[in-house]
Amino acid sequence: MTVLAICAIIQAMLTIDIVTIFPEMFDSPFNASIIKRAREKGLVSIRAHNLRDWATDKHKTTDDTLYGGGGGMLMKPEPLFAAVEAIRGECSVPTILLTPQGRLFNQQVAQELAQESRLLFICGRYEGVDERVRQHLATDELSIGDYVLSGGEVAAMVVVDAVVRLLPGALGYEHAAAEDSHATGLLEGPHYTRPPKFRAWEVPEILTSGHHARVAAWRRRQALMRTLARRPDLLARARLDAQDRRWLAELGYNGPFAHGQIDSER
Ligand code: JCQ
Repeated sequence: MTVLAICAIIQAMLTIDIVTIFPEMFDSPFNASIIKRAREKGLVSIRAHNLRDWATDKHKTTDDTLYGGGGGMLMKPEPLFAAVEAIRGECSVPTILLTPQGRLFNQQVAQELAQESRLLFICGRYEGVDERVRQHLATDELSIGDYVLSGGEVAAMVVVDAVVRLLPGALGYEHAAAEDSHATGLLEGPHYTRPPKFRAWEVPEILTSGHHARVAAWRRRQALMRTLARRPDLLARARLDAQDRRWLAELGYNGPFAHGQIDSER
């Protein structure tokens, strides 16, 4: 048996639980494409739970008015604590509240979450959740960006998608995740497919030349140029070798650079 086949067998499943008042929102996005295939392969199990199942009154109330006035509604603590504690059981499970006030989600956070065996997401609605949920139930608060959504559900979908595609075996092309923008620390340069000429626009000659080393150098240079033009902030943290730095210097960028090992893997 190959090493790859053995790793595939011992690969533990990631279990994701989501607490929401709209579990049906997750049906379509988690039953298509990469996530669907990862579930079918047994790489991940995803369950969206209806918070109302843990509401105790006859109207299944999950929200209430703000103390101190001012209007607006907040998620009540009791159903959220009951739901999360029931789903956790005796296990300690990273419990993530999606909120504009959380730490900013990025590829590095996705890689960290992909190492866990379980994740639990709390999706808030209305003006948010009672402060006791943040302080005594959530173990982490994540934001997917500086804007306000109508609830945490779409943010949870973003995080789950970014995490699941990192699980070994989730992508058809195994190296794809490692070569992504943000995994390399640089934006990707331009990509082309057939035809070689579409309308007036030709594919750069280097790509059809068959010179693999020159193609690799061209791609790297394009990635550096695009990153410098669009996201120069990323260059300060990217892993760059001496050649990269020479190219960037030609383009007028002379730092700052991340220190540490000069990358010899490339
Ligand atoms: C997540 N970026 C924006 C909205 C309050 C828990 O409290 C609240 C949650 C939300 C939903 O999440 C977002 C969000 N990342 O809006 C208001």
